Amino acid sequence: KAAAVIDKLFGMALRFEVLGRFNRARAARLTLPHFVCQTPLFMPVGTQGTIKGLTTEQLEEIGCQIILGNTYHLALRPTSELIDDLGGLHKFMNWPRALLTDSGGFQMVSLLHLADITEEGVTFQSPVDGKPMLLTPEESIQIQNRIGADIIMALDDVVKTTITGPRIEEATYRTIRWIDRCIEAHKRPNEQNLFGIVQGGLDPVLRDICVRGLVDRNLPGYAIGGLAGGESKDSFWRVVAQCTASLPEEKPRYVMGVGYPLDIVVCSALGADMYDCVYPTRTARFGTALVPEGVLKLKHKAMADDTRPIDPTCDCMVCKNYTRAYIHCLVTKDAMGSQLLSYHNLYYMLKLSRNLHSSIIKGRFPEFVREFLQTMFPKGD
Ligand code: PRF
Ligand code: ZN
Repeated sequence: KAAAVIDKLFGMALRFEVLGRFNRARAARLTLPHFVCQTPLFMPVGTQGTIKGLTTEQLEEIGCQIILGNTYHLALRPTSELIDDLGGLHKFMNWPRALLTDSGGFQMVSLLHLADITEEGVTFQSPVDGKPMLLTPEESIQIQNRIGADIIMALDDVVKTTITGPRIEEATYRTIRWIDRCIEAHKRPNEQNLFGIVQGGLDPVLRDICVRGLVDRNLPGYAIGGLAGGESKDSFWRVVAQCTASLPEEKPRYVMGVGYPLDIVVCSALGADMYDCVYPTRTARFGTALVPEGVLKLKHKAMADDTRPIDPTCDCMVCKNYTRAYIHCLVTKDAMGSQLLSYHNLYYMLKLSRNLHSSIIKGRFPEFVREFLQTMFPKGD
């Protein structure tokens, strides 16, 4: 309580307290304006102000602490002005816990192949009326200030890790130039935390330049961007390891767009704290469940008369109440099939985050990781 009063007094919108460590892994308490979160932390992705297939009540029920919204989608519809008029996104979607919004540029570049990045910002064709539009760093922050999330992201210049050459360097330096425009435009630093995003492709020199550029700005938290775009696991883990080693110990580190359960375990061992990914809900819509052994394809005909739950070791509402046979029957025919699978998959990811947190606190992180890997890769492959 006293800490909260001090935070208000000094205009801090975030507190990050490391509660336990195991080598580079950390378990922390991340206090945000709307919720006190535990890290490592998985953030489900909601695009249009909803996590596809789940109500906000169900998200609370499965222990979700923070969800991600996309500035790009929300700005198009219902528009940030309307969200602002209706009292902010928390109120609009009836979500009392924490929210994070991404800046929008990455979504444009990945969704609209017509997007073009210049020094001014990201230009794109409006999917609503086809008119050319420009998203500048200032505008991204202004929109995110209206939406009102606990954490907002800087507009960054994202390039695929699979390309090489001068474009990577340009994107790195531009991301650093844009952070100053974002900081200048941010009008609610006492209520919303602006995170910077490290770019630099797979080049360790550029990554280092970007980390130092952002750390000099003393932001409340940092993200590692530009990954999960088709690079090898080895390159991906090397970049994460390098960035976590040089980012400040006392601030949260967020690996954007990651990932699979294995990636979250590995990145947490490397000292990362936060993750977001559409994978659990997207793969659910294709009939796939996440289980300790890997994945379970509910569309497979072997499921048709299987009376076991999706995962006999899972204590979620779906596994307590429904059989594989029932979900197999629903999965291609009714939205309820993917809703039940999304529920289970998000439960699995959130439980994994909680297990990472508690195993670090209890000093049993290596045992937890060993068991996780042995269950997922029993033959040692
Ligand atoms: N930047 C932003 N959002 C992102 C990413 C990024 O690099 C990624 C990783 N490719 C996912 N989401 N702004
Ligand atoms: Zn379950």
